[in-house]
Amino acid sequence: MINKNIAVGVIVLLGLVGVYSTDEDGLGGKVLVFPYETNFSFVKLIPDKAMSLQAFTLCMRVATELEGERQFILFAYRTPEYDELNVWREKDGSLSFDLRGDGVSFRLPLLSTFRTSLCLTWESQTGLAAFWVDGRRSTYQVYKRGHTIRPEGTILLGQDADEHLGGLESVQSFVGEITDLHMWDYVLTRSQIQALHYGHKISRGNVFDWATIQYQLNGTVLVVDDD
Ligand SMILES: *[C@@H]1O[C@H](CO)[C@@H](O)[C@H](O)[C@H]1NC(C)=O
Ligand SMILES: *[C@@H]1O[C@H](CO)[C@@H](O)[C@H](O)[C@H]1NC(C)=O
Ligand SMILES: [Ca+2]
Repeated sequence: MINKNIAVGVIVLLGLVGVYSTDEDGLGGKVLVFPYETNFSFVKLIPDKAMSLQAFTLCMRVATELEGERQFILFAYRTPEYDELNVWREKDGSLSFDLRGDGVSFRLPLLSTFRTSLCLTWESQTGLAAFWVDGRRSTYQVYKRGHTIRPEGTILLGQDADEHLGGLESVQSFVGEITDLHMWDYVLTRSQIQALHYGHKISRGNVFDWATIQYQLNGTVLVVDDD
């Protein structure tokens, strides 16, 4: 009898802890659905290591019905004064990214209502940058040789913040689905990127791993099973 009461007490306590914790852990087998245009819905991601980066690989699967003359954000990492790493779909359908300043854009197959597996790789020493679409690499471009991405900012999916969690604009918001987001602080090889595209296990993302990712939801973003 006493044991049972203790057990109930512990469960109630755990329930309360659950209610008051805001960080959630892990999205394995789940998809984030951003159902409509807003200036308040976003997912804040908490990285597993400081975002002081001289190289990275950022991957996600993405689907959207947005098209035409509409720019939208795919990933936004900002420190107080600067956009450190923003990834965009531009008005003309190209994909671009920027590291503190003017970006570089790539002509690629258009994102669509069907999932695209998308990776972006960049490395400071050579400046080599490329997007990877369904395991295929774009032409390299050389961008921001010698640059370092700085730590201690805020990472958002769904919105581009022009100031800390502010200056959000509906016309730049993301509408669609994002899943399987992973990030490494180094450049993966072609065979690793292809393996990831086909859903094989590769070494886990040391900045983000979708299965254990820490995140906070705001506004209307649904977490649904990936059926
Ligand atoms: C969202 O838009 C409304 C109306 O334009 C504006 O008042 C508000 O400040 C915006 N919110 C953010 C977080 O930028
Ligand atoms: C978070 O979402 C709510 C609506 O659910 C909105 O009122 C609030 O402004 C959002 N927060 C930010 C920082 O945009
Ligand atoms: Ca903006």
